[in-house]
Amino acid sequence: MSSDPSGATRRGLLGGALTGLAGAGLAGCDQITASPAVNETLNGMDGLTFHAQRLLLGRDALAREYPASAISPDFKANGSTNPDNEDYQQHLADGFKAWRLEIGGLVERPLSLSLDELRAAPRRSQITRHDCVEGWSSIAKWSGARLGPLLDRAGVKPAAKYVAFFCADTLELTLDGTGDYYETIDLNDARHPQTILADEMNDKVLPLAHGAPIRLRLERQLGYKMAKYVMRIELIDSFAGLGLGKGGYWEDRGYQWYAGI
Ligand SMILES: Nc1nc2c(c(=O)[nH]1)N[C@H]1C(S)=C(S)[C@@H](COP(=O)(O)O)O[C@H]1N2
Ligand SMILES: [Mo]
Repeated sequence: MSSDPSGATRRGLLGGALTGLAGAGLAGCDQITASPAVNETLNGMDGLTFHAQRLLLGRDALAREYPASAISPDFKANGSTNPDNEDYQQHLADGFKAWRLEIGGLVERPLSLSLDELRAAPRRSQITRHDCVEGWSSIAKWSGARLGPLLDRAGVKPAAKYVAFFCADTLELTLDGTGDYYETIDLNDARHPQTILADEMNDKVLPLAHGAPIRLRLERQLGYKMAKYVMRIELIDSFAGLGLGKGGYWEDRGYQWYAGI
């Protein structure tokens, strides 16, 4: 079991930024989107937290891991819990047997992987704490293929800067289709040892409500970065053309792109 020796320091130094957010009353999503002034503060904080975290912790510092005894008996399912999407429902009904994860975009060798192929890829398990911006936390064990080795298999082209995750769910019906859940992370985070495509939660097949068949685990950032129901991954050089251009479903609605904890 690896632990994070700098955990205490990290909570001390960087916890302040989060406490500041909570203190400003930024618990709910509506409050954030409501105020442009608050958005500017958040964006300023975004850069600060990002650089502070990279500087203090290095790019490969691990998020704290917990013993099995710390696993939460009830882990809340948040946001979408059952994508209302015909394609997805068909895959769900047939146990994701014909489902494939596509990895494309700026890669040398686009991949199309079955769940079995993902299960056979280099894996990692970790017991970590999930922090939602709404103010709740839960601990669970997550297992799945490490994203880094999959990217190596696909061969990331030099122009690629971000990894985009496209999900099966649409949270908001908009005419221009910007209500589809998606997320983006940079290549450092994508290659971090704890960044996995989890297909198991607490040693069982990943439940529907938590993102079946696979969901991203990105342990050094807040819950909304951890895309559930991931159908397609793309290597991109910019996220300006996706959704409303801010790098993710919640980012488009006012949350910061880098949600370090
Ligand atoms: N596709 C998708 N991913 C998502 C969400 C969502 O609604 N749809 N919600 C996000 C938020 S805000 C949180 S806190 C976590 C919730 O994960 P859980 O349902 O396993 O608790 O998933 C994140 N990833
Ligand atoms: Mo969340």
